[in-house]
Amino acid sequence: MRRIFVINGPNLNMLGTRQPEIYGRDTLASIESDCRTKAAELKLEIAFFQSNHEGEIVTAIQQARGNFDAIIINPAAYSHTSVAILDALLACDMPVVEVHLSNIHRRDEFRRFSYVSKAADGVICGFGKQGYLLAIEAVASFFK
Ligand code: CA2
Repeated sequence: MRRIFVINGPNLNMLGTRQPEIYGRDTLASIESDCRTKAAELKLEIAFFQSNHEGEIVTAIQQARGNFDAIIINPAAYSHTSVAILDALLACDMPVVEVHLSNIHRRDEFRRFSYVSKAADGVICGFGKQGYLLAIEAVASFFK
């Protein structure tokens, strides 16, 4: 069975508590639960990870090599700042899908650029929780 690693960056553990007009009302736990259901439907294994620390995310990406077959990542604010996460993803040697809950292109100017996109096979933004489920479908299609 193919294994997907879903990585979530800083502050995403706070989802559902504030700014629902931007990020929706879903908590990260409910997103994880729906991702698990979708992965099971597509016969994929899934692991879910969240960290508020850049170095922990870099280490998680490094350790994905050999343990997972694809990465889905919402790098959150690190999308716009982190060459370290970009470099880790460039070296991970597996498909990468970048996800954002909000449409980063119609928000602040500084959110419109993502370093991570340079390492991504595809980018999904603006669809809220659905974006994660679309990313799982995209990964499943890579494996066909
Ligand atoms: O739209 C996305 O998914 C983002 O990656 C979310 C990040 C933001 O920095 C990116 O520009 C776009 C922030 C997530 C923070 O979410 C919170 C939700 C509720 C309360 C506090 C933070």
